[in-house]
Amino acid sequence: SAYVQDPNDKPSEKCGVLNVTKITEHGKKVRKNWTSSWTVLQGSSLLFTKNQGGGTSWFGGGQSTPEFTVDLRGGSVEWASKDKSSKKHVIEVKTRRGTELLMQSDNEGLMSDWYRALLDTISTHAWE
Ligand code: I3S
Repeated sequence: SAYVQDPNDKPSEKCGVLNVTKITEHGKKVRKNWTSSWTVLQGSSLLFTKNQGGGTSWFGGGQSTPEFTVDLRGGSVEWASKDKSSKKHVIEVKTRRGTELLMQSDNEGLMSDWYRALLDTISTHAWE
């Protein structure tokens, strides 16, 4: 995928629009709320903002702030099992702090790229 730079010249490793929902927060199950989110993988963090009309948007520059951020260090990533969602190509991310997220798109290749990127991130930053 494309290497993209933010306005402050810091590398964003991966970004794009995905369907995202939390399923667990602080170890407790929460109601699904699938939302189209602008998703950025940056260092060991995943950042999400609401997707506003599909245009390119950026964190930084004082324009928008992430709606939520997830620290991937010590977390895990796997393809979600069928009982987690009826959707296709669903990635499940679990954090050390007991947040579980589902990330999805109908584009299989796109999700394979995300899966690899998340796995790389988690293995690279696991022991920090
Ligand atoms: O795991 P669930 O509860 O079957 O998830 C579905 C629900 O969140 C549903 O909304 P409500 O039942 O709250 O109205 C969503 O519309 C579905 O998309 C959820 O399931 P999928 O399989 O799409 O993740």
